[in-house]
Amino acid sequence: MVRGSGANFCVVGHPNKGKSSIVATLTEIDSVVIGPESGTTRTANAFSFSVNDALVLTLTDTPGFQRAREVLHWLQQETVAPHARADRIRAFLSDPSHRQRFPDEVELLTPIMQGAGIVFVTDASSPVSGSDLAEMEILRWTGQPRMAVINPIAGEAHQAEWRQTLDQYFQWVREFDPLKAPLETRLRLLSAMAELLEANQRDSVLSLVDFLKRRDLQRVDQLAPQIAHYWCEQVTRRLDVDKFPSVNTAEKALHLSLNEAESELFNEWVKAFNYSQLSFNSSSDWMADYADLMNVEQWSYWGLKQQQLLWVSGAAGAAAGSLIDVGTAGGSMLLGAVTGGLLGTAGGWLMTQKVPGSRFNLPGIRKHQFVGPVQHPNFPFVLMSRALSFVQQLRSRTHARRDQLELAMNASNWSSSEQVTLLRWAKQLQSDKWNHASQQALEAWVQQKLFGDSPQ
Ligand SMILES: Nc1nc2c(ncn2[C@@H]2O[C@H](COP(=O)(O)OP(=O)(O)O)[C@@H](O)[C@H]2O)c(=O)[nH]1
Ligand SMILES: [Mg+2]
Repeated sequence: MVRGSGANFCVVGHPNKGKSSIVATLTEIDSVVIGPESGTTRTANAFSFSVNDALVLTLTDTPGFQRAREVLHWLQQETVAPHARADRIRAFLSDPSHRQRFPDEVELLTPIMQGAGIVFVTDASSPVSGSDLAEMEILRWTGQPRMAVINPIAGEAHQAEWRQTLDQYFQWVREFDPLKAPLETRLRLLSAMAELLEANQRDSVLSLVDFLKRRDLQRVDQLAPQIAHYWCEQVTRRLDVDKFPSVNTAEKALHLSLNEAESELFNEWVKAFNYSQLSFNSSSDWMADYADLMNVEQWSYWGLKQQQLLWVSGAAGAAAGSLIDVGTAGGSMLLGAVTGGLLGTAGGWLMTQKVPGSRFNLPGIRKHQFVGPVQHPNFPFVLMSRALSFVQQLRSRTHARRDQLELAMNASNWSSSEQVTLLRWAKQLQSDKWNHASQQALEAWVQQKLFGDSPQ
């Protein structure tokens, strides 16, 4: 059960100014219909944000004015004292014939007169027109708290003129781009909205601001350990060959299980970030660059270039010499993977069928064979950059976006000491030399990669 009623705002303005986009961004609901065609929104639709089952903010997405000048004309047919203007709007709404004549105006004025605040959206792309003025005048007559948002979709051509006009009709005027708005910007807009309201509703919006801040800090805390844990699991994932009819099928199963572990994590994030329309399984619809983790042909997008890989593998191998058996299969296979043509020979270099412990197998005792873990030196990089990239995209995106996620991070841009360290961690894990300090260092590194550049 959702409790309380929280604060209410109606989002109004001409078609295609980004009203629905603002609703989607602020309520974090990606099912709000957004479209380039006018008239995408025909009726007023309410979208709410709840915190712990309590309704804190409802935004009503409206069709926008169609016949503002006629409505203003009707309102002005009688002499109306300023204090009686809201009543005049009520009289307009109570005339049953207006539902047919002015359906859009009735639709948008009804929730406002039931107590909603107003967010008026314009893009300042053309000069202020007569019908714009009529709209703003009608909104002023409602006497409800009102702010104006300039959505910079269409450039700055008439910004100054709009600003000066808006200042006369609205208590707050803000610029806000619903497609780009990072958390800080959204919080500023919400705080401004809160300022317009009476105590109860104001507290509701402020509790939302608070919640969003806390949630972001929580995410910062949780994501790095989560990614580190996932990466360690994937780097060491292997399957017991005995459980499969052949080594070949076991290899296929390993691929599948690596892919599935990734999509499971990505799906979890999609949900945690309140995306309902993004389904990871129909990946090609909305992810430009991701495909499957084990689609080796795509590894060059995510991982290191061949030259880098050669150098980094050498550096990591040499330095890790004291950790793993120097000169044995481990090191030379790694180099072999680099020199022996990387991607074409995936089958050969993707994984080893021997585990470090296999040297203990004695003649006469049944050998225990595994496929995996994946030995390809680019694997740890691809794994990490895809996860970092994915979560960074989700975090920086707003719920008004309908375009695809795109490649945001590439391991080849990391410093060479970072690359060497990452590969060393992978080798440490695969040779059972992992320890608490490494775990902590890995988490700290992920944390820095995700949030280092944008302290919250
Ligand atoms: N580039 C850009 N496009 C926007 C922005 N806001 C909205 N749009 C686009 O403008 C179109 C109309 O947006 P919508 O929110 O449906 O406008 P509404 O008709 O006022 O509800 C959509 O294609 C949006 O993607 C913006 O800030 N920047
Ligand atoms: Mg709309």
